Amino acid sequence: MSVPRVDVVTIFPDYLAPLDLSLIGKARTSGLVDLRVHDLREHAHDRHRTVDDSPFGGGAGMVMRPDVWERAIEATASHRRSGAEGDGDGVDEGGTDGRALVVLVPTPSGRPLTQAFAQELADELGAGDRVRAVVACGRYEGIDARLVPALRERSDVDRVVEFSLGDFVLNGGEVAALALLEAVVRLLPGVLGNPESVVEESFSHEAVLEYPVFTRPARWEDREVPPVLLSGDHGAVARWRRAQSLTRTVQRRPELLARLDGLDAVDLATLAAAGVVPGRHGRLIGPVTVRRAVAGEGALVADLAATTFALACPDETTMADIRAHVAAHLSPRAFEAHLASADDAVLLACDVGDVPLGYAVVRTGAPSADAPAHDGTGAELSKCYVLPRAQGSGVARALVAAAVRHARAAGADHLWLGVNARNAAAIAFYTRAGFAVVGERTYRVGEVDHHDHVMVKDLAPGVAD
Ligand code: JD8
Repeated sequence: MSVPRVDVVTIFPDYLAPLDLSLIGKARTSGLVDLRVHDLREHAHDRHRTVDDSPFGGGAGMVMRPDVWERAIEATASHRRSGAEGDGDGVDEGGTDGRALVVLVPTPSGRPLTQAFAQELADELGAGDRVRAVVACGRYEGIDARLVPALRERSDVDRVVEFSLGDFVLNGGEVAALALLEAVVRLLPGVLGNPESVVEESFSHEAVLEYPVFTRPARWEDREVPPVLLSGDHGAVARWRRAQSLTRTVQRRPELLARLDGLDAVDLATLAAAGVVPGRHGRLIGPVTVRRAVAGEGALVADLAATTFALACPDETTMADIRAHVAAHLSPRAFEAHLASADDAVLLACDVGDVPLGYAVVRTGAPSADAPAHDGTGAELSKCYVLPRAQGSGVARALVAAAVRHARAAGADHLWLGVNARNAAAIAFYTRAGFAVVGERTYRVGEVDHHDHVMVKDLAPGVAD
């Protein structure tokens, strides 16, 4: 089996000197990987060894020439390692390396480098015989855009992958190449002393962050090590570490939660304690944040409103009535009016990534005609709706709590709402939230009058949100 091989082409070969160090350095000297670094300028044909030229269309900086790059990449196939390096694997004995090329091009516009990508590449290179890799490190303003499509048409090229290290701008591809090689080479067979350790790593087979680690001294600057780690109870240690990984992931990288699966009851309890619960369809919801919607988000709220209102209507409500109601009261214009009014607060409950899950409208101005008789100052929870997939995940509770805080802050001593008298689930929910039925009202949807209960929650100090 051939040794996994990666060639790196750059105008700064010394930038790749770190590949001689540490784990990768050992892997190279022990023949577990064949890493070669090439100077692009060796493939320039003019006496100034020019690899770049001014950009067509004008603009600052220089662009790297495609022809020099193609020659450099092509030449790796027949590259013979000098001196001692040449002995042993027989691939370069005067011949060429017949393996197909995976060309890796670092660029800010590439697909983000991930552990899954590194593992996929390590598995392929580790299999040894089918492919080898070439990393093309650009500089200046980048490489002429015709190179990648041209390489993709070559019979000796398996594929070309443009990858990025992350959403920040570097001056060239070398740093990205170093990161990619460290992430890939450590996954090659025999490189890591204890491949087991890979299993526990962040992003390895599961998108959770690593747990915190500790070592001697057990007491440092009056800082203790978590006692469980000194307990010798390996089961407890494993459970603690798992809980730490999950909690850290919720706090630091909640967007990774969407990729989590195979969670057991203990995991779900840990996540619930961190505000993350399975939604109606099993997908994890949360941590949920409630914020004020701002001017310009009228259409976003109207979308949410139209969807959730229709689903909350009694079955016999006609689509015509629903459409008429939505057009009259739940349009983007209607919500922009709420957003512009000092007496209205439009609250948005959002999942990770600011994805709306539900909304509420709290009105603190002059009471509407159907406000319940009350000698105090009331606020109206005029709308409170949650998308189906988030129902049962605490989103409505978070919205009501935020509405109560807003009403209190506006000086209200009670919060009232109307709820369809036949919506048992909603009535039960509001009753658990501290509302009580105090009256009835008629609520028109399209051409049909519906019977609503009017419910009130006392906001006296000490009453829970
Ligand atoms: C390759 C040239 C510099 C980039 C003009 C600054 C990766 N995550 C990443 N950020 N930046 C790079 C990267 C930058 C590169 C090259 C990768 C080749 N530059 C250019 C475009 C704007 N200069 C990267 N991976």
